[in-house]
Amino acid sequence: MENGEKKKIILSCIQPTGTPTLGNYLGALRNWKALEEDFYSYFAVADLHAITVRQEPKNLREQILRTYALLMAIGLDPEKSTLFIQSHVPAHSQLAWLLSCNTQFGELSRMTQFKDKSKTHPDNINAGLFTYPVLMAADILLYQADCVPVGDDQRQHLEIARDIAVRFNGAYGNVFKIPEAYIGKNGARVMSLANPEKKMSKSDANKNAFISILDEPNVIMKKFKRAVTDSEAKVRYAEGKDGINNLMGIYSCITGKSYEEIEDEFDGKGYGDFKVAVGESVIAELEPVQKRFNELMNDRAYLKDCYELGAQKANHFSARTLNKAMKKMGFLLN
Ligand code: ATP
Ligand code: LTN
Repeated sequence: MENGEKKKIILSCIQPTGTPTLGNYLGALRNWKALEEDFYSYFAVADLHAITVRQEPKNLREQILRTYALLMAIGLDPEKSTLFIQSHVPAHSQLAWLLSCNTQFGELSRMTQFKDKSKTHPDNINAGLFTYPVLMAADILLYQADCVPVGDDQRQHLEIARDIAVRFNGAYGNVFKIPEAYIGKNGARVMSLANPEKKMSKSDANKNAFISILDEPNVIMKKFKRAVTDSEAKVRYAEGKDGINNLMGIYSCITGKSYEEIEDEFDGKGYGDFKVAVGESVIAELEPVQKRFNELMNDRAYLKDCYELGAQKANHFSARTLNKAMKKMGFLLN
């Protein structure tokens, strides 16, 4: 950031649908921490989004708190950033309704996440799953975010948020800033360890497919050792070697080494050695996060203070945008 330049705004959210994975960490969370210093930052636990898939209430409540604690464990600072829980800020649901009346059925029907989740949950294709991107647009637009750091899978949702904002501004006058996606060069798409053609997802039924940020070191190592690779037995980045490419991506992301350097490092060695090195790098990266997470979960009063402060700040900022949008649309406000 240049001297005298006004700080820009970033916002991003994560769903409390399970313990975040290495994919969430490398694709999103790690970038949030890296950006926090240079921006006015808003980070939230998207609990309203989580109920588009059926959740067991007791489990959801715990999962929301754990996800919040994890955001703090990766180093996000509740004093510096606004660190909050989406449902503590009613403006998100309110703006989502206004925006949904300015979003077309056709454009929501094209969303690949909706199509995928309809397939994985055929017994519960609810209206919320369909309008999910509108709520996400509300999250972003309420805070006038310039930039939204996400993994590659969210590209389409960012596009629709931009389209909705442009359309709304065109119809009613300038209310929303048009946000840009921030997708890191590295780690934006970490793949499943069991099926490297699929993205790593925390809601995968196969626990060996993902590394959870809170997995014990021996579990992490076991999962890497089992990771699906190919029969060439040569560590190199190439088409058709999805499993090895994925492991190289992870290793590169954590160590900062280029693919070429990794190929040199493992020249003449087998996949076994490489997998152990990847496992060790991930274990070392996650160890301090896990330690801090455990400390935080033992201090729930402190966590409560933090999310209450977050809600207070988020309610304050979001109310301004919501009011402006409602006034422009013709609602009778005080
Ligand atoms: P679910 O499996 O419940 O749909 P998810 O694992 O996709 O969830 P989200 O909470 O929806 O996780 O995503 C949080 C952030 O992590 C988003 O920015 C998303 O783009 C990013 N992300 C998710 N999966 C990956 C992945 N495999 N690689 C890189 N980034 C990812
Ligand atoms: N849909 C996102 C989570 C999310 C989000 C947001 C991300 C909800 N609201 C606002 C960025 C900005 C996902 O990662 N699946």
